[in-house]
Amino acid sequence: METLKNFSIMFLGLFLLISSTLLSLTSGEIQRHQFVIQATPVKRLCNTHNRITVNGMFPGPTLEVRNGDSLEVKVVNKARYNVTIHWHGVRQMRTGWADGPEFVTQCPIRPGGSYTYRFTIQGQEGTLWWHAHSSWLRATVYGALIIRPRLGESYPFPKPNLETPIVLGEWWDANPIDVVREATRTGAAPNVSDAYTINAQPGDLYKCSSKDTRIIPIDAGETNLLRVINAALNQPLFFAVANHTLTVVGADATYIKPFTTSVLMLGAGQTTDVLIKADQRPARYYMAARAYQSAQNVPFDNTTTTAILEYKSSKKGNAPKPIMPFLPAYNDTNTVTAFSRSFRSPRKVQVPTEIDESLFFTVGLGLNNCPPNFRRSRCQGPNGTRLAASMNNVSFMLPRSISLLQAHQQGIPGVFTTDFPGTPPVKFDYTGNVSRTLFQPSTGTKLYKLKFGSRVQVVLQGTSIIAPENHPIHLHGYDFYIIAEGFGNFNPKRDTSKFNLVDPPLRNTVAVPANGWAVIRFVADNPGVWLMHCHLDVHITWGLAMAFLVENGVGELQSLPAPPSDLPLC
Ligand SMILES: *[C@@H]1O[C@H](CO)[C@@H](O)[C@H](O)[C@H]1NC(C)=O
Ligand SMILES: *[C@@H]1O[C@H](CO)[C@@H](O)[C@H](O)[C@H]1NC(C)=O
Ligand SMILES: *[C@@H]1O[C@H](CO)[C@@H](O)[C@H](O)[C@H]1NC(C)=O
Ligand SMILES: *[C@@H]1O[C@H](CO)[C@@H](O)[C@H](O)[C@H]1NC(C)=O
Ligand SMILES: *[C@@H]1O[C@H](CO)[C@@H](O)[C@H](O)[C@H]1NC(C)=O
Ligand SMILES: *[C@@H]1O[C@H](CO)[C@@H](O)[C@H](O)[C@H]1NC(C)=O
Ligand SMILES: *[C@@H]1O[C@H](CO)[C@@H](O)[C@H](O)[C@H]1NC(C)=O
Ligand SMILES: *[C@@H]1O[C@H](CO)[C@@H](O)[C@H](O)[C@H]1NC(C)=O
Ligand SMILES: [Cu+2]
Repeated sequence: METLKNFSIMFLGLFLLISSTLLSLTSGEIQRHQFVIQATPVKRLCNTHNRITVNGMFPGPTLEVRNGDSLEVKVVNKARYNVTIHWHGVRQMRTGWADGPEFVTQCPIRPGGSYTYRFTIQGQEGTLWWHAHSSWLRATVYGALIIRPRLGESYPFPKPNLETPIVLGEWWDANPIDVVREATRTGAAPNVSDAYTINAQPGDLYKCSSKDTRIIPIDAGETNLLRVINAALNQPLFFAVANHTLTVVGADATYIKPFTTSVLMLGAGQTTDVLIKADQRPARYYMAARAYQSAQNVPFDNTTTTAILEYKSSKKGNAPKPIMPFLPAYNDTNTVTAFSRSFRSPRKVQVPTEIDESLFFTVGLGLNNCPPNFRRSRCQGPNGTRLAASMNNVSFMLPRSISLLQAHQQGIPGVFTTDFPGTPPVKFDYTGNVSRTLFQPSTGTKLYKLKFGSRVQVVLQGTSIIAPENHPIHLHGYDFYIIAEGFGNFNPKRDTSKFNLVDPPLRNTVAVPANGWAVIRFVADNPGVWLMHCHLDVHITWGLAMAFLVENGVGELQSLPAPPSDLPLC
């Protein structure tokens, strides 16, 4: 009897093994969606405004797929603005035409036009998101992209009872497009936002918002997987839940060796997956987010957004006010450093050790002196200047009549150059008292060419020009290992010994410390033109960006195919 039982268990095991292997080999499903970009009345902070949405939804639809699935999203533009959609963090292996940044991989979808984005999720699991990548439309055009394990596979942690996307956003009473246009006209910093939001609602602490505060219900003893996304335009954010510990298990659609914390910090563009267990007294607890403001003496939105974690067994009706979590001081860089140093891959990973391209990019702000023909009203930056930003002193300009990827593929000259400098043109004390003569960047549409398969290291060095600040640097088309970060000027002699080449985290956005640096590594295995930029939209507006041109390798499987026939033309 006993033998028979063992036998059948063995058989069952073998069956499960074979079937899961078969399943993981079969390709995933194809999901088709339509995104209609349209003006929709949205009431926030006592007023109703028309805002651009996807399918009238705010936040936009959540896409839920499995690793291996393909997406076909037809975007129909019924709004009065140009638009494109970017699938933030999707590797887009050989599908660069579907990446989305306007004038980089495509011309915008003009009002009345449409374009179908086709791509496959390959080897990514966790939380990503999608957002408009045209002007500041992503203020309201965004949503979650959830990637679950393949059928038959499971999370590397106990299956949670619930899963909830927590999308942090930023709301202006004014039309965000007017806000950025005003800043571009005047040269001054744009107006700060009027609220932060959780799943598009500001919450209890703002006027006219209480009754719409998001409620996240939970039963005592249950575990919820919160998929936290920082979709705010211009602000790194702290996030915490009163009386509850958070266990970080993932970030940017890769798994992280679990660690516990009472507070998260997400740079703009980053995602963090956390498990939260209902192990406290049944009651109502605020989850809250507010600014991490690393730049001193700069105006910022200092308000706090909330949602409510509500135990189902807690008393409703005249329940006492929810408990507020402790949030760090706005300028608490120590907490940010401790948090970001807790990130590890779950096991030993294959970090490139031989490096073909050792690059050093400064990232920071700048000031343009005002041209003599400019009126005073157009020179409202500090001391009659115009604000700017750059990488390696090049303030990035987008082309206007064709995308970089089309120009590259069709061999059209005069659109870009490939002389982006691999090291700063002038070396200086990046985090010291920088001479005013270094403040004004040059401008250009400069790309850095990478041979297919080259192993790349980039030291991202923040500067203290105008004000040191934490910059969330995002690379399209790739994930990279963050092998080290620190403060002051990067010093190869001293800092190379700190490199983690064993289990560094794999991410698509790195929050480069204010007055400091971060070192990333990746292998250039995806041909195309890939934007690397600060994910604070105000900084990308000022030019804090560059692009890599990754050449084709050998044969079809290492080359970018021809563009889809419906790729929008300029
Ligand atoms: C920005 O703020 C200023 C001062 O409050 C205001 O006069 C201006 O109208 C605002 N701009 C926009 C685009 O809302
Ligand atoms: C939450 O934590 C605080 C501080 O530790 C404690 O005073 C309070 O009783 C807790 N609230 C509940 C509902 O458990
Ligand atoms: C937010 O900033 C305003 C001034 O801009 C100030 O009056 C207010 O006290 C600040 N609030 C908090 C919570 O720091
Ligand atoms: C943070 O802000 C507080 C209050 O504004 C100030 O006293 C403190 O010096 C600041 N800390 C840092 C590290 O800048
Ligand atoms: C503006 O000028 C004042 C006075 O000369 C100076 O103290 C300040 O640093 C200048 N600001 C910037 C951003 O250059
Ligand atoms: C910064 O350097 C300038 C000259 O480059 C000098 O005038 C100024 O006093 C210095 N400021 C500080 C705080 O050291
Ligand atoms: C950037 O380039 C401009 C123009 O060549 C120059 O004036 C400025 O000093 C440079 N700054 C830095 C930080 O390299
Ligand atoms: C919209 O896109 C077209 C190219 O397709 C471009 O010429 C035009 O300037 C864009 N409009 C705006 C407002 O950016
Ligand atoms: Cu930035």
